[in-house]
Parts: sequence; C-alpha cells; structure tokens
Amino acid sequence: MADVEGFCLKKVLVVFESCLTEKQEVLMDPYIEGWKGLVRFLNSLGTIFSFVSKDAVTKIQIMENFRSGGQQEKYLTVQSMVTYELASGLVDLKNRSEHPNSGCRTILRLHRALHWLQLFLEALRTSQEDSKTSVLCTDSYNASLANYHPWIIRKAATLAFCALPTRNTFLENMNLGSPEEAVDMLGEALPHICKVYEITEALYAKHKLLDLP
Ligand code: 1PZ
Repeated sequence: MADVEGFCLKKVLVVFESCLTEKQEVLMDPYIEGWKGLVRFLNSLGTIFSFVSKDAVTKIQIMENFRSGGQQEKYLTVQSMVTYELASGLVDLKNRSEHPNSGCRTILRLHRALHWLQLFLEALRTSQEDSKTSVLCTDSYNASLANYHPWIIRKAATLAFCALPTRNTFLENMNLGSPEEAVDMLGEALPHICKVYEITEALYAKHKLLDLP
C-alpha cells in the first residue's frame, strides 16, 4: 500500500517476523527497522505524540550508531550485543554514569515499549466495536510501561491518549482495509511480536538486566 496517502501497519508488523534467526536470536537491523515504522505510524496520529516519538527516535539512533560504528558486528543480534557489552564492561548496572547510553539499556526501553504495544494491539483486536481506544490504550499502558515512568510522563501520556481516534477510525488508519480486515491482520502479526518480546525478556532475565538504569 502506498505510503504517501497513509501508512500500512502490516508492513511494519511483519518486519518483526524477520527479526528471528533459526537459532532464535533477535537480529538488530530488522528490530530497528520495525521501530522506525512504528514511529512513522505514531507520527501519523498527530503532533500530540511528538514527545513520545522523539524519545523513540533518540533510542533508535543510538542503536543505528552502534550498527554503523567500529564494533558493528558485535551488534548484529541482541544476544551478541549483551555478550559483548557485558564482557567489555560497557553497561552501567547500578547508576547511569560512565556508559549512560549502552545498547543494553537502550534496547531495554524499546523492549518495555514493545510489551505495551503487544498488550494494546491485542486489546484492540479483541475489543468490541464501541470500545474506546483511549481506555484500551490507558489500561495497557498502566499494565506495562507506566510502571517505569515518573508521574509527569504518566500524566502527559494519559492526557495524549484521550486524543486517540475511535476504535474503527484507528483500525482504518492502519490502511489495511475494513476494521475487520485490520483485526485479522493483527491476529496474524501479533504472535511474531510476542515471540521477539519473549526471547528478549528471557535473555535479559538470564543476565539480570531487567532493571538497568
Ligand atoms: C497509539 C498511541 C501511542 C502512544 C504511545 C504510548 C507510549 C507512551 C510512552 C511515553 C513515553 C514518553 C517519553 C519518554 C520516555 C522516557 O523517559 C522513557 C525511558 O527512557 P529513559 O528516560 O530511561 O532514557 N522511554 C521509554 O519508555 C521508551 C518509549 C518509547 C515509546 C514508543 C511508542 C511506540 C508507539 C507505536 C505506536 C503504534
């Protein structure tokens, strides 16, 4: 579907499918690509979400810099990044000090946001036609990402959610055809995002990285 007249979320969601290697590792380039697409979709919802997309863009850029820098092959997968950064002492484990923007802590922020996305899209998919997008979005945010955000950000986020369009308009904004067709696509695409999320979560848990400052 043409990007000029809108934005096809399906293309973005299928990118997450290509993140997984045979060895169940998460490839960095499609992960970054997927995030860029999500940011474009977010921007299509209006400037009220600029403060969100700005932060996501900053984090995407940090990861792109690693992927084009001198140690780029170390950042081929999330797994190789964790191994490399930990072995080289490149991760601040207690306080943000010498390595404030490690790949590990940056991916952790995106990873937590991916959990919110998963909950939100699943709620949207299974909701009734007259459900309020803002309520679905707030509930999934409170169940996930909000736990890591200070009060002021929670406040700003919850206020911005009120500007979300109705469920059917939102589904139509995905440019996948009718709301019913969009719901079907979500059913196909979401398991791939879940898988990427679960693998990253298990990796971070194994290395005790889930609370990186
Ligand atoms: C459909 C509506 C979309 C609403 C987006 C829901 C997410 C609200 C998140 C609010 C984030 C506010 C801005 C900055 C937050 C940062 O402080 C944190 C922690 O990073 P640190 O300060 O430690 O460096 N950043 C994040 O939690 C990452 C947030 C990324 C959000 C990406 C949303 C993508 C939306 C896709 C929409 C389809």
